[in-house]
Amino acid sequence: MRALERAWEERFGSGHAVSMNSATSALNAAVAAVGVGPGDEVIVSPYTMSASATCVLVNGAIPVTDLDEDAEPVRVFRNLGDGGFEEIAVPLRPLLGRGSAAADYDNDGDLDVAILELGGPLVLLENRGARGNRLTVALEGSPPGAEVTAVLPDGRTLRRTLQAGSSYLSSEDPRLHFGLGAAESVAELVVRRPGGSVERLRDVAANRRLTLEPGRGGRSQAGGR
Ligand SMILES: [Ca+2]
Repeated sequence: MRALERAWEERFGSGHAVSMNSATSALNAAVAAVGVGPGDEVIVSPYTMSASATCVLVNGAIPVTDLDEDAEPVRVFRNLGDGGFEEIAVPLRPLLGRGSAAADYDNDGDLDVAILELGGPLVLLENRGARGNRLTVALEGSPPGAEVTAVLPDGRTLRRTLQAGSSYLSSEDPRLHFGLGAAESVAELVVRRPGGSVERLRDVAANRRLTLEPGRGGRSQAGGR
């Protein structure tokens, strides 16, 4: 069992799912700073396109006794970049949430959020406020466990891991999204695939969708803004 799962069980007991689509360190920071509770669905993603991941919590009472009374607020927290998080007001009614997933459904380069609500239709939160540069990386075959690290010109590193089944009855966008903030390029992009191969690309321009094939480099498509 991974250290994070063990720590989670010690804190909240077994039987609760935690979902994430970012680095473990970002989730640990969110758990510590936000006070995540049992049963919370957690997404940690670069929604704001800054280099710091945002945290989204979706929840709903278990067991369900009343579809309206058991709904709970969707909570969004902005990463302050110093280990702390600040809650952002979300103009959304409480939801009896279960699965949640982040994906760039309209291919404009920012992540949007889909939430599965018991007794209701799918809820889609379209991201219309994201500012800053971004980079989308697709790996041919979408191999779970692949890890992509972006080194920014100022030396900061952003790491994404490709996961399958990343939330309850849900799965994230298989493309990896990097919010770059003011950075207009990535100094180095390091791709580690599950088979052990490592590929490095240098000076990758921002605001593109890259598709990478093992050992064959990649093709780039401008856009995502
Ligand atoms: Ca989008």
